[in-house]
Amino acid sequence: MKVVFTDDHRLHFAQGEISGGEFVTPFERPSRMEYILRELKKRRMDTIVPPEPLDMKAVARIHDRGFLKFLETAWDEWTKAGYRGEIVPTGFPARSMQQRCPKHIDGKVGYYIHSVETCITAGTWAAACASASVALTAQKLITGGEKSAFALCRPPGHHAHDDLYGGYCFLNNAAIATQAFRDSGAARVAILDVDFHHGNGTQDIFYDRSDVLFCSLHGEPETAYPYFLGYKDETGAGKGEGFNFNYPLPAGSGYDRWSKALGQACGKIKSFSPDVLVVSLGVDTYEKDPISYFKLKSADFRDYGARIAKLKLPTLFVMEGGYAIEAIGVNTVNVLEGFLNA
Ligand code: Q9C
Ligand code: ZN
Repeated sequence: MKVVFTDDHRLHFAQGEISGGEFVTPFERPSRMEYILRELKKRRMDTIVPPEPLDMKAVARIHDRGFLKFLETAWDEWTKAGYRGEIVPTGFPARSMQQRCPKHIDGKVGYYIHSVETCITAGTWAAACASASVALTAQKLITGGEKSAFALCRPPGHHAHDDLYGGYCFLNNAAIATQAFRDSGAARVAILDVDFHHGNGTQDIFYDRSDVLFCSLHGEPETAYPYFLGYKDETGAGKGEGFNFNYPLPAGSGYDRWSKALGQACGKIKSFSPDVLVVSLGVDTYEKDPISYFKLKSADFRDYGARIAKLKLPTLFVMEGGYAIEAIGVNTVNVLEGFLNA
């Protein structure tokens, strides 16, 4: 399986993340990629392909123009306003307020964000663009005939909506790749999101569409980030009714429970008979993940990789979360190896 990757992800390394009221070193940090690359090398699965230059038109198929302009210019405007820290908003268009984008950068940040743990830095836009180009290059490999590919994306993408960033995500890599599959001839695309967190951005982007099926297994919104989306009764809207399936699971869920939900999601994917499958691959379902509460063991990742292979679909794996860095390599590559050896 070819792995698309670039070191440009390093351009995004926020110094801080607000967590429990403290400014801590972000969980989503560059070294995550080193652990994955090391494990790929160890198992001789390191056929690394660099990404092609970013096709901004493909990004604009998913994201709002004003949002893209904001991400591109935010750092410049922030520093010109005299601010010296990383970009964190102060005010938000909350319930009962106007939903109009203001002109001042401090207001614009509040308008385009949904969770404030995620800081923008000088290199964030460049890194987010590089990450999207990784996903699009891997998508092209599959459109060109490869049976599978691994887009080793960083920063991740599934929490990004068409016009909102947050949850460590800026551009929705999986959604951009999904749309690119559609635009290059796939009639139906299924997305399976196995990251611990609900893929709120991806769900929202495709919520009213019947050509893209979205299935997500995640911590229940009552007790887990992103809190405000991911309930079981969110099944799609309009033409998209019946093309969105959420499998929220309670704290402490182990592989027993999780793999039952996977079986149900796989059933939905089979009946949808897609041309291609996009897997939003987060390994923060691991028992020792520092910010999540499922209890998967490293061997379980290999097992579910094999089960995904049983769908017998061209499959694009897109990297999302996973914060137990000492195990992120083993868990990620276990999924890929389980898939390949099925
Ligand atoms: N105290 C992804 O896995 N909340 N994003 C962290 C920590 C944000 C996760 C709370 C979690 C975002 C791609
Ligand atoms: Zn996650």
